[in-house]
Amino acid sequence: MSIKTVSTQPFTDQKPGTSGLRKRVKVFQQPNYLENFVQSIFNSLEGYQGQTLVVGGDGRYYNRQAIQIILKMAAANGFGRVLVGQGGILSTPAASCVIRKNKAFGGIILSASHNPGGPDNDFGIKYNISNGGPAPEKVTEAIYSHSKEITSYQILAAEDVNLDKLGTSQLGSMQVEVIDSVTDYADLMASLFDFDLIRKFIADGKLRMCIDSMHAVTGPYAIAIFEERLGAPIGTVQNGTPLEDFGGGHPDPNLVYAHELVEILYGEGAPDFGAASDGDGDRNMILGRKFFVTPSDSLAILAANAKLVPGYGSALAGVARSMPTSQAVDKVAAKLGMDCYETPTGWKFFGNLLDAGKATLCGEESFGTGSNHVREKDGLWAVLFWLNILAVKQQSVESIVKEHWQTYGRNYYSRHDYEEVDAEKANTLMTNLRSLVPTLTGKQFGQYQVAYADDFSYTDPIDGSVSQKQGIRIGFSDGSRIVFRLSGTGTQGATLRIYLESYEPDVAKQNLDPQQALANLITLSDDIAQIRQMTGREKPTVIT
Ligand code: VG1
Ligand code: CO
Repeated sequence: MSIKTVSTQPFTDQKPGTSGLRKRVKVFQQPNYLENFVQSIFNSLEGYQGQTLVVGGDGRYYNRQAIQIILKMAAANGFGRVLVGQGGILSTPAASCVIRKNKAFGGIILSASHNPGGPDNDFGIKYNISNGGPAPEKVTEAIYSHSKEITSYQILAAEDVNLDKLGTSQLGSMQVEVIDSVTDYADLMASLFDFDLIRKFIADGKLRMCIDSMHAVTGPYAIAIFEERLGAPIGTVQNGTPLEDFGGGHPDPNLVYAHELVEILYGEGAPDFGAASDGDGDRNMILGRKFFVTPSDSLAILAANAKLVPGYGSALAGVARSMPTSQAVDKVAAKLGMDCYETPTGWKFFGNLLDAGKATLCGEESFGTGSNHVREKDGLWAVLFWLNILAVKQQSVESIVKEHWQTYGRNYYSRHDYEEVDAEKANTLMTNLRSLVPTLTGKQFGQYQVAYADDFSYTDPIDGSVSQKQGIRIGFSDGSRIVFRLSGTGTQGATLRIYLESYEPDVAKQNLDPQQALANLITLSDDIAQIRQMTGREKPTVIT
């Protein structure tokens, strides 16, 4: 088998976003497009010769083809061994787990997360470092720089590897080991949660649940964990076979896209608990019977109840949330006397805090929760955390959340997304807002007085790296907030996100519909940013 050096030309658009490089499948299928990016990853690394790389993806269209290319390029570039999930399948948290467990040099994850899949939809690729977490900005910047200068890549001329058969084979001088996609991850979960207690809780008939894998990667994991290890009835996991096009849907666990699950949990004879996860298994949505738990509340509730869960029984070191995530967890941290960190959007910013032992639990408003057990957010982990709490407290999801609000107050929260807006218009809207920011503090808008306004900038407390322009925050004197930012994961036009939050300590006023509770802030966000006028849209595409 010979190593080929192929000459190539740079592409100008290979800048990783919030979570890797995401483009239409058709873009990735252009000659040399994937190869250029993979070679740029390798060119940005040092010291990987003879080391181990982990490779896997969410099973979407082009996953298998991409993996064959990556394996041959890893062999040509001198990796010693690649661990690849069977059938090319590894959920994002499972990939993180495998990297850590095997002390791998790093990993390549193929996913565009919750974006639809199929020949006319999206594909994605990202690099994770040896701690199992997404590459920090320093690394993604280096990859981007290499991608702009690349002139050639290396690839082994070889037959495809059989990805379906477990075991080890040789690719040039590199070993390829096809591993079971689920076992390491399921074992890790069993080490963190009280599986015996949860199993008994289910067996006693005290918890009926429905888990929706949305035809995406968590199916095999969820079946192994909930049905096989925890004894939930067969059929508990629905849409549990990963499909290349996710059955034509958006594998995005929210009230809009996970409507099949929502209908079950809000229907006649609804089960006690429901959960869904996204394309690559790092997001989760938690539902009780006729009850939705916002991701920001979920993080706060996990933090407040962590002492009930074996893996987190001793004190938490601290908590962290992304800036647009509601401040519900801050209240818990203050009461329990622990540090609370506020980071930019994207899991890569939690890595240093987790590595340094400063944070134990982390979360994002975008249906992402996780802990120091891996370095990615983890959908099924969050589900198990909830099940463990339910089994200990023997209460309904709704009563746990309402008790939490009684103790800490309720942070009403909503995110309004304007998807596929003309990029130039979206950029102008943000530029206008940026120029408005210095004039806002102290201004009165109806009942609201602006307490602060800025463009969020973050200095990493561990390595001192600075990330600027992470979203416009406008905070009011009553604790409410509006945040504006542009998405870094979309593949078409721009997506404008508006995050709205208000705080309600009065128990008598905690049962409003969030859109109603936030109505004045919603109007105000349009007054300040001229959203309708600038985007030409009457209303958001998605409200979560
Ligand atoms: C979105 C979310 C962010 C999340 C990111 C990756 O990013 O807002 O919180 O970390 O997706 O999640 P953006 O830039 O589009 O707002 V996933 O599950 O898509 O890997
Ligand atoms: Co995801």
